[in-house]
Amino acid sequence: MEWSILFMGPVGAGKTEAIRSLSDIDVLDTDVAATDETALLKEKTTVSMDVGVMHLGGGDKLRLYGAPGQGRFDFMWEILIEHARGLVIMLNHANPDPLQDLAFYTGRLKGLLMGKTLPLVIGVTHTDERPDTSLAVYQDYLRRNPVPFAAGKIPLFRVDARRRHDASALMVALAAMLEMHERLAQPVRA
Ligand SMILES: Nc1nc2c(ncn2[C@@H]2O[C@H](COP(=O)(O)OP(=O)(O)OP(=O)(O)O)[C@@H](O)[C@H]2O)c(=O)[nH]1
Ligand SMILES: [Mg+2]
Repeated sequence: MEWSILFMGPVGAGKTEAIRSLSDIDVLDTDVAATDETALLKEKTTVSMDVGVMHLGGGDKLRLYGAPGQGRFDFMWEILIEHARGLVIMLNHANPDPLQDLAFYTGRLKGLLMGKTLPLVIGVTHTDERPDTSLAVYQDYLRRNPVPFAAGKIPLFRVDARRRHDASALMVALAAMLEMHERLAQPVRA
């Protein structure tokens, strides 16, 4: 089996870095020197997409696509979502309001998916940069604001995108959900 996975989330959340950590091939990235307010956060930013591949064994593989975080490139989100079979939202815990980021990306994805449901996992990065590392705020938020396009429960992980081990946890959870989602979508044979 082969599935396309789309990584979304704000600038600096670690989408490109996670794909670099996970990919078994050299990642094709479209990072360029950041200008405007993004330059205050980081040197480079994705302007089009990142592409990587992760082999799962047994011939299964994940095609990994990273979207640009900057809203001015949001036309790419529409293109990338079309082929996505699974979603990752990356959140930067050190951002001023990561719950607002979560609300923003779930809102936009809801609009882009137009009633479709997909497996979703959430990775929370940069927890090393804040004294309060609890993920309870995200779990509470998701309980109060169910994500309509998420197929099943949403696994939530603390992730340092620079570590393959951390990023892999997201992919293991997502691969299991993808398999389940596709089996359930198949017609039952008598
Ligand atoms: N300290 C710390 N740094 C991290 C963590 N995760 C990722 N980073 C770093 O954060 C920076 C952001 O990385 P990118 O992967 O470029 O972010 P992005 O989400 O692709 O951002 P855009 O392409 O601009 O939307 C990189 O320097 C990463 O190495 C983390 O958990 N802790
Ligand atoms: Mg990027």
